[in-house]
Amino acid sequence: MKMTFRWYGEDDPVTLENIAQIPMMDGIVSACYDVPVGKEWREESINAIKTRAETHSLGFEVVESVPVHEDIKLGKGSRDEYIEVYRKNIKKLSAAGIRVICYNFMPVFDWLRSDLNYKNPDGSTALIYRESEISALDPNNSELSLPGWDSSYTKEGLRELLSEYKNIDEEKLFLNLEYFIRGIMDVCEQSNVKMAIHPDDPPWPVFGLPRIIRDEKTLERFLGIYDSEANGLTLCTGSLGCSAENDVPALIRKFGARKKIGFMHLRNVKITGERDFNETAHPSSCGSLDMYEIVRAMREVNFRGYVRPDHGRMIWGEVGRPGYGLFDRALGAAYIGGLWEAVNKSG
Ligand code: DNO
Repeated sequence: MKMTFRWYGEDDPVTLENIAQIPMMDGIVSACYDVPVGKEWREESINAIKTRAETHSLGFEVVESVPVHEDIKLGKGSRDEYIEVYRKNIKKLSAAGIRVICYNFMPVFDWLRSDLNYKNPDGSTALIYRESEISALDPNNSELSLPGWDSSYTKEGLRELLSEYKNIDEEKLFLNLEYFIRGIMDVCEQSNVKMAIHPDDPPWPVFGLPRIIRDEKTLERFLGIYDSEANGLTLCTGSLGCSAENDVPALIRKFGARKKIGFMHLRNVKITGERDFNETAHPSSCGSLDMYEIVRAMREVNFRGYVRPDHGRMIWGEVGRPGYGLFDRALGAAYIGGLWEAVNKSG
């Protein structure tokens, strides 16, 4: 297992020095966040991240994300051009030493929460999701701003995009994903890069938009598109684990044994109701997931990929990017590292 930490670049209030001081840190996870979706990344920018990380003795081998253009998800005529750009980006990243690319195939919106600053009784704040609040929102109303939303959409642009999705059901979206995967796999295999799809978060449809990477059945169907180590998963415990139907350790055992997990996001969630959950601190006692069992499953399948502590709460007065502060994620990393040492030493 290689321990990594997400870093949003020079604007991130969390510095590379902060990250390097966390025990057991092997590297960072980052991206050229300023490049619009569907454009080529510059070699110089990729290498600059790598060089900066290396000055702190951190590796840079995982990118999160290379976003997929909506035209690819919609299956529009222009998708081939965007797939061509994606292929070029894969080659450039490989040349810079990137081994895993995390991406997702969620229409329009990435991850969603109803509240980014929910106040816990202990004074910390966390990200939470309440289905009733989300379903009461009108995504056509641009006053709304949620963490996964691409703020570059204009009101009209967003409305148009949403209307294009009226014709896209789960099946069509899946076929468009299949087309994308088939369009990039040769380059991934040649350049020794693993694609690691992130599950839909939350793993159910939002705003009537289909979501197709959400449970054992859909993960299995996805992997069936193309059987190769280059076509794998980002197993995100929190995204899958906020649905009580997903047995996360069992998913790790199943897909990990087949070497389909390239990257893991480790965090805990407390399921508070049907389609409602709170993000919590990482330890098992804080949420609904058994993190010990999760790490044990990783050990059982001899997991050799990358992990990162995922979202943390905001604690100790820290101000920053919701979910991506330093302190609680660092506690998470130390906890995960401790569990990993324990399961390894106990055989
Ligand atoms: C949220 C992240 C996601 C993830 C993308 C991958 O915190 O886990 O935004 O980066 O879905 O493409």
